[in-house]
Amino acid sequence: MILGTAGHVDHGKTSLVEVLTGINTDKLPEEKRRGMTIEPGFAHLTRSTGEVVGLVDVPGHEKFVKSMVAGAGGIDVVLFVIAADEGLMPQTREHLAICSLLGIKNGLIVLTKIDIAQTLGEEFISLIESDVRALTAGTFLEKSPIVRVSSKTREGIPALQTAIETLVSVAKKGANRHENRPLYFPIDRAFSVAGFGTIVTGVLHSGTITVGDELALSPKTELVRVRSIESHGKRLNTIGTGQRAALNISAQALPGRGDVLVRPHEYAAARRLDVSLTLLPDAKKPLGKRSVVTVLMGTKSHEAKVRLLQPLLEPGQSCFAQLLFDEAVASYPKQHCVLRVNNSAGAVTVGGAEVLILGAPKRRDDQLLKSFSSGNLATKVDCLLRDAGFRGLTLSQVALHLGVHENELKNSIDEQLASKKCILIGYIQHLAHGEKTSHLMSGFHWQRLLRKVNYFVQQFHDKNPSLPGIPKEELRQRLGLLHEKTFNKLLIESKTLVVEESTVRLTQREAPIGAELIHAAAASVLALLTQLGLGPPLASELATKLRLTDVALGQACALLLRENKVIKAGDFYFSREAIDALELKLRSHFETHETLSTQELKELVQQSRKFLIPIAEYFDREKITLRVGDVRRLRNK
Ligand SMILES: Nc1nc2c(ncn2[C@@H]2O[C@H](COP(=O)(O)OP(=O)(O)O)[C@@H](O)[C@H]2O)c(=O)[nH]1
Ligand SMILES: [Mg+2]
Repeated sequence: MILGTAGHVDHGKTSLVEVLTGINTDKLPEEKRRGMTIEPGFAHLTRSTGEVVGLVDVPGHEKFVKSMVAGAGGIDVVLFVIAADEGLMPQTREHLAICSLLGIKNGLIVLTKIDIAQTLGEEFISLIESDVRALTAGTFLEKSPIVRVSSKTREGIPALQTAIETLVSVAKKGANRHENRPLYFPIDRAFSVAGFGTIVTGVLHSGTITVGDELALSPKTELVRVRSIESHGKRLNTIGTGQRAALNISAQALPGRGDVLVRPHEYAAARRLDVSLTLLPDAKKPLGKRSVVTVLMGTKSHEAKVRLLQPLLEPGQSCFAQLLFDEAVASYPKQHCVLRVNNSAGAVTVGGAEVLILGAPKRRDDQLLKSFSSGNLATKVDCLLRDAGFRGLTLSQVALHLGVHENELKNSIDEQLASKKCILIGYIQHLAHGEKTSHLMSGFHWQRLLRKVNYFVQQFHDKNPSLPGIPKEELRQRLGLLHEKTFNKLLIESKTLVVEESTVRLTQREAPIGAELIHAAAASVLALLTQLGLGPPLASELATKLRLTDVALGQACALLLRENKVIKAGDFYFSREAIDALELKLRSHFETHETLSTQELKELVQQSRKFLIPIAEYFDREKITLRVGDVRRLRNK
């Protein structure tokens, strides 16, 4: 739990901290007990519960901005100080804007030097209070109580202590929610003590640290072990979110200010971050679509390119943007950063950014970020999977990107799997902890992939009509060297593809048949039809009878029809030979008869009735006979 002071210079911040804690933060630190030093600007007070609450009070505007960002994840409550005899001043506004940018949620407004202001009259103090209310309207301080105090006479101090106690309890509930988040401990000081080892100090933004933990020192990947923890002069076994501590770690080399302690498998360093960017109302000019800024993040400052996802950002407005760093930075979702630009007067704070997605792809518009930032957990998962494309993500990667633990995602993922919004590709062993984690792909990309693979196979068939199909490995390469498991699942699940040995072909496409095979098939069809004369099997039965594939039979029959060796009548093929012989018999019948009845035809054909109608209709169609009522006559006698 950390409290911070904010407010204009000389408004009584340090005096107030001294009255509350007995510690003068302006004095140089004299404590060097066991080598663990607490930094200047840090004091602490003990709650009635015995819990120690840290208090940050740094002199000067520059240090204020830096220490606020350094503690941003951890600063739970701000004591917003305004001298009652002077009222609002430039830094009062600036500090309020910065606290808002940093996402600080709880605060108290403290009117100091009330002993002096009282000599100016109650009306004067009320006027200042109404100025304060006007300034804080719409900010996190809108509903905060205004507490009047004097650090000189101690008037109002007990009331302030009660107010702090109440607010700390409220803030603590919020802070507890962050204990489960991935660990993030930005180092603000590192030094070594002879015979003792390496000491690092900082505020724990999220997670918990316990003696014996093995952590990683980001952006390097060195693993370090926590040997001991000290917080506010006490040896502790564990610290939680918002606690300021000095850690004795086993490190090869001295870590730099700005390095971050993380848990190895919870950590995602990224060069590109999606952010929600806000420009301060009193920024001197709008921010261009492409700008260069300094980003204060944790205890480090980085140069970054800003790419706004809209043409321009006016002072006081917010928009989505991407920050591109020269090298990967250690960040976490929802981290608050401060943006500064350099001008002739030095570095000026112009705005802030809240991290949305780490390691995002380059974006052209803010569509996805809009749904991501306004959506529920399921929508956020969907957005991340969409970003990941055909690669997909493991469940632990999704969790990492959302800054939650895997088990918090279980319900949401199960629902999405059921509704096919996402697809389970398989399981992958986690590199860091060895447990299995599911490999997921967005349902949207899965459908795209199915269409794409079909298209490639079709294209291959078109270009290579004589080949049976595309070699499997060639197909996988065309799909951008798809993950082996994804590729195999795709082949299994696609209803339009068949894998034969090491080639893939479309289901509806049979292996192409050579001319020789077609001729052989045609010969066997013709032999059977000739043998059976006017009593052939149904056309649909020929393939099985002759053990030919449908395609081979189709091609053989087409050839025989072209060569006029068979005719098609109804559901049957007849050999030309049998039909010609029948035609001769018909003609000789008509030499002695005017008409031909069905019974007479049956006697000529010598086959069962099912063949008669197709045959009779064939002769009608060929304009040899003409049907008149129940009988047939010969045409062109
Ligand atoms: N009379 C009176 N003087 C105060 C009070 N608080 C601070 N001061 C004086 O105001 C000056 C600036 O105080 P300081 O705490 O250093 O302000 P800071 O710059 O905001 O930390 C010092 O001379 C203090 O003694 C107060 O409540 N009453
Ligand atoms: Mg001071």
